[in-house]
Amino acid sequence: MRIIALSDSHGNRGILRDAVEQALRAGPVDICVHCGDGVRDVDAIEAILRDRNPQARLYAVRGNCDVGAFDLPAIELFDAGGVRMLATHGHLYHAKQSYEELLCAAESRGAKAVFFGHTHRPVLEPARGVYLINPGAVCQRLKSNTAYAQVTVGPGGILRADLMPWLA
Ligand SMILES: [Mn+2]
Repeated sequence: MRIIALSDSHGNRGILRDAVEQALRAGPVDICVHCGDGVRDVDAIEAILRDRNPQARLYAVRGNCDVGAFDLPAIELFDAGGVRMLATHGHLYHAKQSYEELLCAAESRGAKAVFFGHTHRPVLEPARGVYLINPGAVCQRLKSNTAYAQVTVGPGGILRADLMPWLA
């Protein structure tokens, strides 16, 4: 079970597509998460996923810049290989101030990982049995930056999380 998460594409559909292409070159994806701000950009990756990875589930949550996207949820709770995970943009939980509210949101729902964005700063941090995972802003494409975050769920629900850099 392999999850990739991207965030804050802010209208840069080509860059979002490049990041997903890079992730697909590394292997099949079971779940793709967009953590908001540019959430409509998922239109640009839906077809790629459907063509090349039809089993993939796509989750997209709205961010503070996704004005009018009220058809999309602010929070997604999903199961990945028997492990519950949460995705949310982060502004509703004041992620720029601290991660405490995000942690509480995950803990209260029994989630073992919380995917978020908003701060544009990649974060991979275990805290109180929860993985805090922010893939950073995909629109800030530099070779040294993170393209996407990856979580694999192994046997027994063991999580492995990584921030994957742009390869080119
Ligand atoms: Mn934001």
